[in-house]
Amino acid sequence: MVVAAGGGCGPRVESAGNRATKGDAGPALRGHLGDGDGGGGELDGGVDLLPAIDASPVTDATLPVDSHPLPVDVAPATDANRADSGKPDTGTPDTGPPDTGRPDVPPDVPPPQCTAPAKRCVGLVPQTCDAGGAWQSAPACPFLCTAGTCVGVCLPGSNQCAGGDLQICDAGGAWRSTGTSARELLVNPAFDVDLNETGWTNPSAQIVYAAPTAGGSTGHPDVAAQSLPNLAWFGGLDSADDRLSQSIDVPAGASKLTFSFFYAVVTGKTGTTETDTFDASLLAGAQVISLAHLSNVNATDTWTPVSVSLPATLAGQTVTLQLRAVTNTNVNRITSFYIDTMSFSAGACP
Ligand SMILES: [Ca+2]
Repeated sequence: MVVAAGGGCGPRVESAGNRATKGDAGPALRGHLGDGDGGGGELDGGVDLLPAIDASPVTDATLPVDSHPLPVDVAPATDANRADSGKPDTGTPDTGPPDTGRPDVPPDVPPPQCTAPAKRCVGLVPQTCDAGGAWQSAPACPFLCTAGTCVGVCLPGSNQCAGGDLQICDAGGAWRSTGTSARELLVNPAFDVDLNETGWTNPSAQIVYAAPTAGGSTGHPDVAAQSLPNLAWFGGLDSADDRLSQSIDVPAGASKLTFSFFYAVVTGKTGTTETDTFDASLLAGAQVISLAHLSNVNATDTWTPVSVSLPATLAGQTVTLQLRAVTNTNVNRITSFYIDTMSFSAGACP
């Protein structure tokens, strides 16, 4: 192919400084093919050109199949680029202890046991939940622990004797009275055991008589017994000195000591002069306590009650109850003292 020199008047192509690039080929390359010369192209105006160059961009798709990328250069692992334990890179040098390779273990902090200010009882030990959620124990309660607080004044089920009253500690740790009834401290207090004054000391003639009904003759009391079948018949004779006595152990802690009985007085005497008498006395050591005094002045054929409260200072002592009647010598005006249903009682624990 020959490039005509100086021929024609069309633009010419400089062979140097006007080469094709992957970019803008420039207007000078608007050549055409297929002019029928069976080969190379030619410039407008018939000038032959160099074979057309495919100016399309090079892409991966156009690369030959065997044009693999160069293998990546994988550098061996070193301390400088080794993967760490997964923690974010803080960018600061690791000044901690050497990595042991094991997972980090958090400090040993136990979970909260409770929430303040909760309270509870563990047996008799009250516990309170502190601000840190831990149970704190207080000294054990002496009796009961309820909802974390010591309660009660006694051990449930225990008992005590207070002022003669037997008390039992209830489930709440409080003392409750058992409603102790009075205890009778006398033996044969109503004289009804027999006609021999059982339980009593009698230094003289018979005193206890059966009195199922009112009598009024020799050997038969004027009144029926207040408590059947018997009564104590003091006097009934002139110059009588009738005595009954009984020793009594007053329990320690006893309270509400009471002496009581019924009486009836039948006499032939008149007036207000005491000539025949009946006395109930209590001998407590050197002390003599007068409990009751009757005379011919107190005449009545109706059973009349007497009740005397005794000092609590007698508790714990052994005392003697003494009953005595003395009549004068007037045989024609005799006085009879009928005594029945006696009692010497105390509120006392068994
Ligand atoms: Ca009786």
